[in-house]
Amino acid sequence: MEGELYVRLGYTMDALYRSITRHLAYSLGVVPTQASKRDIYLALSYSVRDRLLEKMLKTNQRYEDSGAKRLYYLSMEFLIGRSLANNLRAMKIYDQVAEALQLLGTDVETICDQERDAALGNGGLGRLAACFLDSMASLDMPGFGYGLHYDYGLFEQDISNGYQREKPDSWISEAPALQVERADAACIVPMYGRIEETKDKWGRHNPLWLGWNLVTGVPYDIPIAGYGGLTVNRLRLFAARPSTEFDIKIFNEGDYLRAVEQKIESEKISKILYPKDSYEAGRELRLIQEYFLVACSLNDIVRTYEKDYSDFNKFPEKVAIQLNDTHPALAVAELMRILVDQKWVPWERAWDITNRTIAYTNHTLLPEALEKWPESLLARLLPRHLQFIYDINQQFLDRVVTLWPGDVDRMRNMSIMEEGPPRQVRMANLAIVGAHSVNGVSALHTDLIKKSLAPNFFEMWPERFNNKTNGITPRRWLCVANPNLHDLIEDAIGPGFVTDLERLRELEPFAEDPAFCEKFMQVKHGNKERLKDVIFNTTVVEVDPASLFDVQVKRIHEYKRQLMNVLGIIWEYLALTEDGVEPVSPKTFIFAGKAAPGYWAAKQLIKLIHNVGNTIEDDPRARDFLKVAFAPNFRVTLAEQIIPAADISQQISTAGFEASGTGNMKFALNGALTIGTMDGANIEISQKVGRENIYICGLTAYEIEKMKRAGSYKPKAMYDKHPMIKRVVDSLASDRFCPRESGLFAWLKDYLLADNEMFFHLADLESYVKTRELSTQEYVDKTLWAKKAILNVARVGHFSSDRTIRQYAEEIWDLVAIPPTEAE
Ligand code: 26W
Repeated sequence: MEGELYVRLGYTMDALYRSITRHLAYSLGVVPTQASKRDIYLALSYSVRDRLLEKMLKTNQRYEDSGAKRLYYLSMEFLIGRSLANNLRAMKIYDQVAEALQLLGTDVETICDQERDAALGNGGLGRLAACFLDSMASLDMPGFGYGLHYDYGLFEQDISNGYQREKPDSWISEAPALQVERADAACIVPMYGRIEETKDKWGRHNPLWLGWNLVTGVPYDIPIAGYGGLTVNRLRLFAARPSTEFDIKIFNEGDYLRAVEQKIESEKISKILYPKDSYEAGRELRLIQEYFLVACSLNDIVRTYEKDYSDFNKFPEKVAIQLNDTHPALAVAELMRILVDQKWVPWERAWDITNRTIAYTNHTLLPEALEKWPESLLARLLPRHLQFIYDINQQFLDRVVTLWPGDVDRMRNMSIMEEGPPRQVRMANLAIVGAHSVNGVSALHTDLIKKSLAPNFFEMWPERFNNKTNGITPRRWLCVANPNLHDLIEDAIGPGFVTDLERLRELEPFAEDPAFCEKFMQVKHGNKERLKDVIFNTTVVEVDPASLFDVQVKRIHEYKRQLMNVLGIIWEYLALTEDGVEPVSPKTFIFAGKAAPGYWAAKQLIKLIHNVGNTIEDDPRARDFLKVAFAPNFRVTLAEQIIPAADISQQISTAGFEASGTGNMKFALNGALTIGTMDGANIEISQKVGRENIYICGLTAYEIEKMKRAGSYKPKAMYDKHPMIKRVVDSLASDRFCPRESGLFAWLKDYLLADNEMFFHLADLESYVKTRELSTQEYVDKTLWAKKAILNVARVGHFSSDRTIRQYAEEIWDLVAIPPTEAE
């Protein structure tokens, strides 16, 4: 057939209506009049997918024609959430679809609400990856995600009697509406086996990796639409399937049962997302997952490159690879193996190519989250990769020795191999040595990487270390989550700010405009009404939208100090009921977040939040002033409902522990005021919005560091000296909050009073409570509050992930945009 490659897909209401009804009949086999909401959701998703795929093919053609460099973002997590509404907004067909759905007797919100979240991530790191994909597509940059196609995403959280219960999240049934399977691009991944030391025909040392098991990687592509809908990039997720070649071997041996068992084994690899953030379990299957991602991705990347080039000299000019934390750090060894063993590139040359291609982002300083893998495990699973790691380490340590002769401590500290027993491979060291760029995710965090995490590496390669402060996509976190605020802003400053977020500055004068302030507060109130319903439907707690909504939503972790928030609530509760101090405004404390299933202390905190809430609710002296709600099953979709409704955003991690935070940015963009410590990106947010428009409390990272070194934190002394701290802590130790489970929270007293309490709860408590009081007082002054909230919105444009991605592109990747042509 000549001419047009694609059928004409319309974007009018009419065309979309026809497309939906056609998919109802031909993809789903249902008559429109009998279609369920779910059917309509699927038919609409297929209609959208048709259009996205066409644009994706055209985008890819454009990239190919330009010969431009490509960026590959390797990540074990992509926390996408829902896609449909986001895609409708990106393609600018939301209103047309809304009309078409009216004709089908339903409405667009109801239909978008049918979608389940793609929860292929734990928290900040995974959501950052999703925001980055959105920004790269919106900036017309050839940037692609590579990840795993988990059958089960992050568990669903149920609450039963205040305790977290985990349920499997079977996302897989949802996936077909989003993705296309690319069986044509499947690859084969070897693992296990042994090394045979041989010599090649010139008598050179030539180790062979033999006797491996094979697993197939089947890619699934999810289209990622940029804003405007013309550039559509691709997120490629690999699923593990049994290799057919592998089967044949076993069948020849006649071992049918073993073959079937092995089949099940291979599929285990992409079965489930590990639900731990910031704690490394060191499980064999997790390492296999990480290797599987790396092997599939690099195979794909090299194959794409080789379509255009016959040698690897230009590889670093055409390919950039970003490692999202150390989880894909085996890419260093795998790229070396491909170049040296398969492409016959000399070792030194291969090392230069590898180093110039790979860059590494660090997302955490928590020692327990730094990945280390036993040498013995690597020797079994990836014997050839381990040899490359030894060789990389050897030539690296040779350089350290020439720079610092005789400095054995420094060598031991910098070595990729950690002395045993058991001997382990330090993935951060491998990533730092293998990459040309190492970046932190906020100014403070980058500083701490240089000074505390890797000072020796910083001394050796100062130019390698750089900062890229995180950002969030305004498309999801404003347009989709808070359409009314988006419209209000657009009325005030005109269109265009969604792709140029610094333009929000033009809102500043409106902070003084009473009519605008009034409308702004009305939007906030509407969002609070919406959240009230969500909370009522999931908890039966009835919250009052006229009260102050004080919100802390994020993973439950000791360093994030949900416990300090609870201590603050108890403080206010005791002041009210025992000292008769009424808060100047009724307050609703909203929590949400998941605890890793094996993290006992975090799970206890969830129970504590519920029990404190119940005690207050049962107390007639308190229930009209204070309310506590824990919204179950926190996920992207719930965040989209909670964040636009917040008056206050709590960002109270122990200074030095939260690498950046990104929730902090989402709240500020939606007009909440932050109560925060001088940690992560809070510091930069306070600089941007102005010190008078944020509530800062607590010790700084350097003060905490100093006290730790001096051993001068004495929480018991604070408890003895300060009567209110004593009352709060003692109330926890009593059965006041656990009348039916005596002694349940007694451990918290010992925990808080221990000299080695890592997170300095009591050190910051008084400053924190005072700051909360100030914020409540200011909340009552609606003019003042509206002004501060609007100034927050006007001044957080810097935290768009578009800005972050531009910085990565210019300063690390050397990546340029390839914008669409007129014709597209
Ligand atoms: C191997 C187990 C594991 C899994 C995930 C260890 C560590 C992680 C992540 C690094 C944890 C994480 O999500 N870190 C968060 O990354 C965000 C994006 O940069 C930051 O905003 C958060 O501050 C940081 O905690």
